[in-house]
Amino acid sequence: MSNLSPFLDNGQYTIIYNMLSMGIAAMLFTSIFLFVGRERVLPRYRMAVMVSATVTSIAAYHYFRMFDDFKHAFGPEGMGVVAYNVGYRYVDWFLTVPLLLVETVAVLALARAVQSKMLMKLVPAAALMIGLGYPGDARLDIWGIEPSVWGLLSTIPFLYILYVLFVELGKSLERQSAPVKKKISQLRLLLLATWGVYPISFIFNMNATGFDPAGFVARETGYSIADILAKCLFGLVIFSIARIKSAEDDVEFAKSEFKD
Ligand SMILES: *C/C=C(C)/C=C/C=C(C)/C=C/C1=C(C)CCCC1(C)C
Repeated sequence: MSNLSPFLDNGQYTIIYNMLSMGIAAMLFTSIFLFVGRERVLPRYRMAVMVSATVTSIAAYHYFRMFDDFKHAFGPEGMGVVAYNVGYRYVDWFLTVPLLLVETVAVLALARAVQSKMLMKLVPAAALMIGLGYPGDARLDIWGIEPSVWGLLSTIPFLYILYVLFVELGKSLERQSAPVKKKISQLRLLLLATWGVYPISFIFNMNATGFDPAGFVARETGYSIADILAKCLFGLVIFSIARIKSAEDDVEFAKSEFKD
């Protein structure tokens, strides 16, 4: 790994400090909300809500780690002792991205066979996307391959995931009700808009040979905002789909949970 000279000015330091701090708050309290809220959906949708809560919990842990690491790499107490380790993000994604795909498929409560068929395509593609991105972002020297090439390679499974979610999953949506269909298209748009931020943020820091403060700040800001939307907001939309579907499936539930 290249030796990063840890130089951020006050403003740049504060931006990342606040982003990581906001990440902790969002992940932690969305987790608590979803864990408690799981009782407010029918049992068959609880798995989707539990998985969403697990995603935000895993991310909360990694935001604590990144916050610590950031202070050690750039803070007054640790200036330059260690290099900032982007590995925490990749370990986090390695765990949370497959789980995000599981929650998306789980909330639809499709037939078991259809669910596992979808996931057998989505999960390996997600692992590949993240595994190929890491050497680029961490500047690992593997056969002298440039970061941009890793980014490009990682984009192939990324596009495949979008294809499966938008084209193949679309076919399984026919039997869902109109309100659920509408929510699911919102969910997929949210996914597209937020997941699309990751490769753009990657590019911000891609061409830096040494340490580029502006590129670093742009990348960290992009990843942090995208994480909050792709995990917290996404989990809340999953929760609301689970509630709509619960009410559609069970009149008693609808009566006890919704006034009209
Ligand atoms: C909660 C974390 C999520 C949803 C992370 C998603 C990450 C990606 C969609 C990353 C994609 C990348 C590319 C498509 C190319 C460049 C390398 C990556 C890994 C940043």
